[in-house]
Amino acid sequence: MPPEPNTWSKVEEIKRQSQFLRGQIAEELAQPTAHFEETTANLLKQHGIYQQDDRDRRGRQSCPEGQPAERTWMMMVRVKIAGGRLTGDQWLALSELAHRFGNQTLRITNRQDVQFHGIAKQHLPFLMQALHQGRLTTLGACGDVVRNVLACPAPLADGGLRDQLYAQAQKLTAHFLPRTKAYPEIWSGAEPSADLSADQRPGVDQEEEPLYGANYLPRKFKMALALPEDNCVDIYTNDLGFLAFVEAGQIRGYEVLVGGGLGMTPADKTTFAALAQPLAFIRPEELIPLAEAVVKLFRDHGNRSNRRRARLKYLLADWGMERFRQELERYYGQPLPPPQNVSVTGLDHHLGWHQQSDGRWFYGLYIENGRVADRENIRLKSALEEICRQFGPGIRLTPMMSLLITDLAPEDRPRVEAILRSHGVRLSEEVLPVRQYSGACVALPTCGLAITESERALPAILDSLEGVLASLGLERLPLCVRMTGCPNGCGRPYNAEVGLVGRAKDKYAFYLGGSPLGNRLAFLYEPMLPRQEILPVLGRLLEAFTSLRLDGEGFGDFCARIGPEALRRLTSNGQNT
Ligand code: SRM
Ligand code: SF4
Repeated sequence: MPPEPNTWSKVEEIKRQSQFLRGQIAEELAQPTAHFEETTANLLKQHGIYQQDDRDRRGRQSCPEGQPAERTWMMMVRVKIAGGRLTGDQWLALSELAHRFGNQTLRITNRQDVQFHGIAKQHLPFLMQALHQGRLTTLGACGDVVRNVLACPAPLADGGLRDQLYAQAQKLTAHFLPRTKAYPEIWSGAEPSADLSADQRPGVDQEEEPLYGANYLPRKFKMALALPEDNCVDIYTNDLGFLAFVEAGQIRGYEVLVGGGLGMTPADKTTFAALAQPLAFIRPEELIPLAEAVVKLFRDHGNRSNRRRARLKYLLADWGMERFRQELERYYGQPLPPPQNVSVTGLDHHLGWHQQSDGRWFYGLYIENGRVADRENIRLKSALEEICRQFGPGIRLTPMMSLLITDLAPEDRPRVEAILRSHGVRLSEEVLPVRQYSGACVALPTCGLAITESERALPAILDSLEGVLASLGLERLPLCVRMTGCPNGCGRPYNAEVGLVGRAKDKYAFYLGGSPLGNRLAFLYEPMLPRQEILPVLGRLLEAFTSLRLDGEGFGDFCARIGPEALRRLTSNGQNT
């Protein structure tokens, strides 16, 4: 049984008191302050908005003696884009809004969303209304609900399989969208809900959120759909995954995977990163009922006292798979057919030119860490704007933080390339595999939880790593290096071939041995490696790899085969690794 409400965490109290996410948001928005109070800032997350401050400026502002240091307040706004599909006009609108209200950049996330950074509090209403006019929403992008549902965005000629996954992602999105009327009331000027009388107590009227209820879920909940031959969504890192079983060109069913999640708190040994495990095999028409049963089970039994242990993976670990299945069957109303050993066999980043099923073309453009910006000689943001204006393409966002420019005629191809080149943007074909496969989370200067650098540090590390790989004849090695600025694992480092997890300023826990397919966790090789040691250590490991790898073996598989102890011996050479 879930604990009694009096043991619930502060966030649960905030949600419960908020009258379906209203709280004091409207009142505080109207005040001429630069930031929201803590309770309201907490509630705003449920609206897709994070209050942040510019961490580069912390401590630099002068303030009267004895006063707490002022912060440069700003908001991060995450736009939820189910399956990552946008029109060219929507991309243009996002790009222009980033210019008007944000820090002039857009950040494609690894869950196919788009983030604005650096939004001033007084600009929030304008931004949110403009998003609404562009048929975009931030509802369900953050908060204790079902987050953006991932599906491969590539319009490949695959007999419509990916379109079927996208259709399921849309259905899941619609099914689990929060219903609260607070969102349109606050952000698009809808009339306040008539049934919200002053004496109405939160939790009394469940009709406003029939599925979630007044307290919503205990924590975020993530879902993804994939084809076995293309795990570009990193399906095993999700709370709930649907891996398609394809026979004679048709999706006959889905292997259901549960309990993935990467966040952990090293000081709390009861927390851990986990990959999703096979639970059942279902027919396509059972997907929504099954997803609803899992979400309801989590709603009712997830940990509401300790947010660090409030993910589905902990419920699964505490109960064990057998009890989890039995409890779930009660919600589902029937026995669950056993899983059928469907597993991933490949992964594609969809970069470069590809022909679509309708004969037109798409171009997968590599974007370093998803950051779309104009910087000195590389004017990526302007290039994409010009492409959208000239060709009116579709824009699709990948879970690897890159972008597909779709629906192009054959004769558009050289013109698109010419625009990219004239803006100084490198074509994907010119980017080495190690960079294509790698990525970093946002971290400093916006992320309030960052301990050290990530997005700003990885490019230079990869520059040097490319040199090391070239010197060993490994420049075409598809090596996946993922970096994060703290142990929360946003950049998915724990199942990468090389994972770098920020633990202190310029120091990283160093993980090895994840699978390139995303279906094996990495092991901790070195708990606290200074940033300047990363390249030397990695260089020695790669040398050992070149001499001892099996035919066609990848670096992650090699490290997993050799194991941490033998790797340490192999690379020690009297040096302290
Ligand atoms: Fe994340 C919190 C950025 C994907 C696990 N994540 C945050 C916040 C909102 C920091 C905060 O709470 O104050 C970061 C905002 C930084 C900024 O300035 O923009 C943040 N997470 C991101 C993004 C933008 C990283 C990126 O480089 O793309 C990703 C946005 C995805 C999206 O569009 O929804 C992002 N975060 C992930 C993933 C990967 C995934 O979902 O596939 C994970 C690991 C998977 C998982 O959920 O376990 C992830 N983020 C976390 C956690 C740890 C949660 C946990 O269970 O312990 C936190 C901390 C928290 O929620 O309290 C977090
Ligand atoms: Fe911030 Fe940590 Fe997530 Fe990186 S991993 S974005 S530093 S919360």
